[in-house]
Amino acid sequence: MATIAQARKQKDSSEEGAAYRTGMSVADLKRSFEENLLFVQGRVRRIASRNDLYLALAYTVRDRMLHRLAANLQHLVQTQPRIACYLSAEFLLGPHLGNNLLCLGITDPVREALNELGLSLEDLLAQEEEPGLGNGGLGRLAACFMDSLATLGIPAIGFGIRYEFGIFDQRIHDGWQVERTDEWLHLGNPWEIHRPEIAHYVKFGGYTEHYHDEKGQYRVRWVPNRVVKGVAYDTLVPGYRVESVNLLRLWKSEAVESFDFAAFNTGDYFQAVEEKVHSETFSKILYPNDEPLIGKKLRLAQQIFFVSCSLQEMLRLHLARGRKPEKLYETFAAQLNDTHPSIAVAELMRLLVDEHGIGWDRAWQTTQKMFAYTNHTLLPEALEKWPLPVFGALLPRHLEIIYEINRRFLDEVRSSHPGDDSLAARVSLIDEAGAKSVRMAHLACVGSSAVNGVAALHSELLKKTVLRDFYQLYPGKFLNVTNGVTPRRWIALSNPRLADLITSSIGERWITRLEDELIKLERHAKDPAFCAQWRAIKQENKRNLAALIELRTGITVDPESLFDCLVKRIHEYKRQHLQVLHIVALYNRIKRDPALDITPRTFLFGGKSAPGYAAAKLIIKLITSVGEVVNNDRDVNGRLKVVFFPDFNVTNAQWIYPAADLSEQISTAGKEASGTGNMKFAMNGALTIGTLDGANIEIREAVGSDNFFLFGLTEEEVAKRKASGYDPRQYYGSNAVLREVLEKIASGVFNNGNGNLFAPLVDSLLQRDDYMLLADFQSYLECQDRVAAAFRDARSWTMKSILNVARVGRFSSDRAIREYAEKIWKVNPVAR
Ligand code: 26W
Repeated sequence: MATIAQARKQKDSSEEGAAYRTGMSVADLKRSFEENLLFVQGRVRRIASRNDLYLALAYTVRDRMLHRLAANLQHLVQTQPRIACYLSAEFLLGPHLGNNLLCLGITDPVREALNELGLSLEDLLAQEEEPGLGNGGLGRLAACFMDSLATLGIPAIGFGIRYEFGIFDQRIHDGWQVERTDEWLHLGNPWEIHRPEIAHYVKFGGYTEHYHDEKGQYRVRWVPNRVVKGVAYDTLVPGYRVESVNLLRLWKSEAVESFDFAAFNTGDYFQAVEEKVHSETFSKILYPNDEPLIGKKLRLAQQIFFVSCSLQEMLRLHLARGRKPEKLYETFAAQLNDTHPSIAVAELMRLLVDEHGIGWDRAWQTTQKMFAYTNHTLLPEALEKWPLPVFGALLPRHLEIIYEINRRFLDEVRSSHPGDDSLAARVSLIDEAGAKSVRMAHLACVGSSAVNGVAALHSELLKKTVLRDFYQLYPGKFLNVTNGVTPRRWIALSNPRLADLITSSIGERWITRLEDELIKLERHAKDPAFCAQWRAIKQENKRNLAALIELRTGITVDPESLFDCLVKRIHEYKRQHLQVLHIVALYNRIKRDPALDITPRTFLFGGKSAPGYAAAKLIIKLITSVGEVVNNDRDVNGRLKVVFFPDFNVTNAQWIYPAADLSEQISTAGKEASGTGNMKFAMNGALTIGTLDGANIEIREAVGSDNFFLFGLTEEEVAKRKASGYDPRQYYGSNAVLREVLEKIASGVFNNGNGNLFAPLVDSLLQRDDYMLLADFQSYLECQDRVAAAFRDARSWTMKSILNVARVGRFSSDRAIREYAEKIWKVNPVAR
């Protein structure tokens, strides 16, 4: 029997022996890779596929995060800090491998190890399917926030849904968007850990029973007609060059009983699996809409599904600390990422009152202390309202609870604002007008201790418009936290050459202290050698993107031309079609005078349209149709190229932002809550042409008005024009250039003579023009001419580009997360 000493020696030697499993040296990495290929993938090199090799590498990297996770969890159990929870229906993570290598600081040794094995890191990086568990801004912001939480060492858990199918893959066929199912899991996902023992049950439908329990206490029992199991899948979120690793816990829905043997015995095979099939639908697919509301029952079911699993899990972890359920807010601060998880307010009340027997008032205090709500849009059509019949049928108990919350809330309102019945009706959680519905934004406001917008203008407009009455009732709840983006993925990973130049000029602290450090670049803006390096890097990024454009679209673009980029979800308020009006105006100029000396430009568009959003899909067709003509026009002779880059996602975005000269942020003032692409472009040295909307305003303040191309009506001017009756025809009548542009589009020139196709678009501009394109057209055109002139002066353009990067440090998501942590969550980094 080995003695303790021998056993310890053996353990140390095995630990000593196993150290290579988390070693960071080329030798350790090589050994781990080969072992994972054999012992995890069960493959020898000779027959290993590229996916086998990719998975072996992924496990090798994952091993070097797992032991950190274990240490973190242990530390959390010992120190019991308050934990931030980010509840979001979307997490647009992007590919893991490159980012994890960067955060662990092992990109070079891994590249070396693979080289020695005759393999290319780039080759394996390209093998990864990106997890597209989000639509756009809101989902990507959640991912950037998770990166910053880990890098700042703040204990946090992201809670969401493990969609089997994420955002669709976009193909362009004959100029039209075509959606393809996103089978991101079909080759396996090495970055998640299946936690079958971490599971919770979620009820749906049925009815409630009201009774008094043995202690005579009034209780409610919910008798559901369906119960589904939610099972956890954990994805590790590493911090940058720190020990901390946080968790992203995503829920998959499964049947409680995945096979009905009794049905099978009676030969009813479909019945036998019906339960399984139905139960899995709750986490089957991401709704591909970002803004227009869908009001589909399954969407509400998805929301209660992940919210209920997450709150039950929070209670489990909290009670494991030996705490009382009503003290849940001592362990967790929960952020509601828009209204999509706002059912959480009613669900926590149900869990505390019905399941834990806590008194209503006590439970309500706990709930309000737990939650904070972030609003990401002012568009009325995006504010979630659930018709009572749908809501009541699916969530009968929650509706009762919401009625009770509302009764008490309106009593409060009436007593604080006696006689102001219209106020009560306006703020009620139930919209009594027409088809009665539950106003989820109102539930979120009443049930939260803080409400924030995502940029200064947006937060002001929230207080002046959609949430004006709540601001009047609870002014202290309202604050602004301007969005941010992670400099790890959006500079260091996607633009390594620029990152190296910055590090060689100001040191490497900038990557985690962007706000304090990046500004040091200013002093290099006038240094010709530095400027030359800066330009060379942009040129190389542009050449790489030009090659990718050729590969994906067959269109050849000139890397010396001005790369003018507009990439974001397609939406009328984002005004991709305003850029098209500009392009057609330029085209008309050339057709009028082919010898015209214009600044060669490559117009790069990218973005998905919600499948059911016809106007947005027509805008894509307009872009590709105009491109077809302009790109092949002899008079233009390649001086203008129009490209629609298909399948805009995180992977492709990482190629586009570093290669851009001009960032298009041209939404109607007052419509874009913040924007985050604007920040990514500026951080990669692109100059912005934009309106005073969302975070554009703060970017312009940061970089200086000389380094920003401003145009268009302000939010106030837009509101005034609308209020005084805006007639787009006026602009059509008084602006010949605009008239010629719209007539050309309506003529069918861009569509083989068939003018009807774009008629709906031209008509909507002439009749309503809801987003005031015609009003901003002239100002935009003149601004674009200023851009064209400025680009010709390479030296001053480069200086402006450097100053842009130097001055946008505040748009790091680290700064935003520090604000959430200090102003809302009251959580602190945990020292290791
Ligand atoms: C109900 C369907 C639906 C789905 C998603 C409605 C609304 C949404 C999101 C709120 C839309 C969204 O992504 N909003 C964007 O959020 C970003 C992060 O805060 C902002 O930067 C963008 O301005 C905002 O449009």
